[in-house]
Amino acid sequence: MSDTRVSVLTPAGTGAIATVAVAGPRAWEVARWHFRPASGKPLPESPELHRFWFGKLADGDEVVLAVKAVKPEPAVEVHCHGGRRVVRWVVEQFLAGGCREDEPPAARPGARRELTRAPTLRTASILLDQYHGAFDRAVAAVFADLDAGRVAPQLGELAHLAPAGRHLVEPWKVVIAGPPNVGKSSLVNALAGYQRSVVSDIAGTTRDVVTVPVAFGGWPVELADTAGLRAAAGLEAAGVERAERFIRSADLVVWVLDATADELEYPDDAKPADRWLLVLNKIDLEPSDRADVIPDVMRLSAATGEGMSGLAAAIARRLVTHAPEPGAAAPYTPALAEAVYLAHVSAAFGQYDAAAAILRAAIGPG
Ligand SMILES: Nc1nc2c(ncn2[C@@H]2O[C@H](COP(=O)(O)OP(=O)(O)OP(=O)(O)O)[C@@H](O)[C@H]2O)c(=O)[nH]1
Ligand SMILES: [Mg+2]
Repeated sequence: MSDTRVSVLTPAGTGAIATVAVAGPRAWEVARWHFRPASGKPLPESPELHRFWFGKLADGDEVVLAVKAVKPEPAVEVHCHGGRRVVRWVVEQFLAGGCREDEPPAARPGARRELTRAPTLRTASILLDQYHGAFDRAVAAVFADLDAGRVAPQLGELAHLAPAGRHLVEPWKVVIAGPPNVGKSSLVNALAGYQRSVVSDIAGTTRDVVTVPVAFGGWPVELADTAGLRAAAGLEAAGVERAERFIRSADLVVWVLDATADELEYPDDAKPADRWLLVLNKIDLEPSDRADVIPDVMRLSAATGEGMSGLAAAIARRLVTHAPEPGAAAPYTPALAEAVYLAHVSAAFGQYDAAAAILRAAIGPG
């Protein structure tokens, strides 16, 4: 059976334009054979990534031909009129050229479902690439390597993107914490852009965890304002306990200090440094002597807004260290991200069969 597959990516009968994907060792050869560029200039002998041409397929319909991948195997897309007969005719040209028809990778319901839940434009764009088959193409190449007992370089790339992939729909959890009255609620309000949390000059104002959905750098974040941490009794003690629970499960904790305070209370040293970001608030006021000498601290003012955009950018950088390039494959659900990560670890130990089995179990029959 031919290794070069043709599949229709767009759902039948829903759009004016349809996309037909052709992937495999002979994809470029067959596309070149059938496609006539409107410019009259012949297509290059080898596919060039991200290039596209307007023209005709055989002597039929006008289409756009786009190169989607060059390695590990060529993949092109034909964008044509969305009518069913036209789409069928396009597919048949490729079948006649020796390709075999394949289930569309994007027929997998997962990518479409996630796409409808995308909270930001950035995550929607990443999910759209997966809906168009980027992840499936990458995984097909990974299987080809693993099944042949070879290192799969694309698996490493996918594993790097696992943290981002876990949070395309589910937000990252960022907790704003610190001693009472340092300006935690003021910071949350400034980041959210509205008065989500009650602010007052009485220490112990926030009694419970207050969450607000925001986006930093296009990444979805659930920001949690917490009760100031101090020895407390009654209702406040319950708030402190809830704050501590949120801190333990957060992806990142922004620990806030007051620039005017004589005593600067740091988080316990036992806390892993990569989960903490230290912030010195109220720099619009006269700082205490101790405030001038704190290393690695972001200095800002929730009251004047100074340094606030820098804080949002710093949070995004700390959360997402690897983001997919436009068009690139990414594991797009928490389950796929987990599987890619575990498969990568197995493959690193030379257990290629185990790695392939983990991936197959996560992907399912489609
Ligand atoms: N000058 C100045 N005042 C600030 C700033 N941020 C907060 N404040 C003031 O500091 C006081 C405490 O602010 P909150 O945001 O309620 O502090 P908090 O850390 O949430 O306090 P608790 O919920 O009680 O733990 C309020 O009077 C704020 O107006 C700032 O950047 N500059
Ligand atoms: Mg508060």
